[in-house]
Amino acid sequence: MEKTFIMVKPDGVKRQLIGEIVSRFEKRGYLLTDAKIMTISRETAENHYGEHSDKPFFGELVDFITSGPVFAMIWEGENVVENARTMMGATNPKDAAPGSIRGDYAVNVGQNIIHGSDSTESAEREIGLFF
Ligand code: DAT
Ligand code: MG
Repeated sequence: MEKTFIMVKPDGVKRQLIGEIVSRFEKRGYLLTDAKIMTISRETAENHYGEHSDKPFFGELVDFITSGPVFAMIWEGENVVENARTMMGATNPKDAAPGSIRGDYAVNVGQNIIHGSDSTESAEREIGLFF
């Protein structure tokens, strides 16, 4: 069965949105197979976001994702990688549709509440990195 890596970022944990986010995935019909609260090391953050290492926002991104605890999860079910991305909404909350997680709870691209793998290959890599 398809799996994806989903993470509530430090802003979502601080704003007590873990329950809301878990609830949306459960109600959609997905199964939570593993989860943990953790604080990410800089090394793990730089590896996780390695594809963005040459972007101007990379330093800020690593600072932010290591700034407090995150809630890391593995979700399983049919088409979960793509459907989770749709449920999250666009990367920049200004473009995220109302009804999506970012569209409902975020305003700033740097602090957009949630991470979800963008392909089955990324999901496998990210699950291996965090679990
Ligand atoms: P996504 O998280 O939707 O997969 P991404 O992989 O393109 O988006 O970028 C990873 C994270 O980096 C994103 O969630 C927030 C941050 N980010 C992306 N573009 C940014 C920008 N232009 N300015 C600041 N942060 C940005
Ligand atoms: Mg991405």
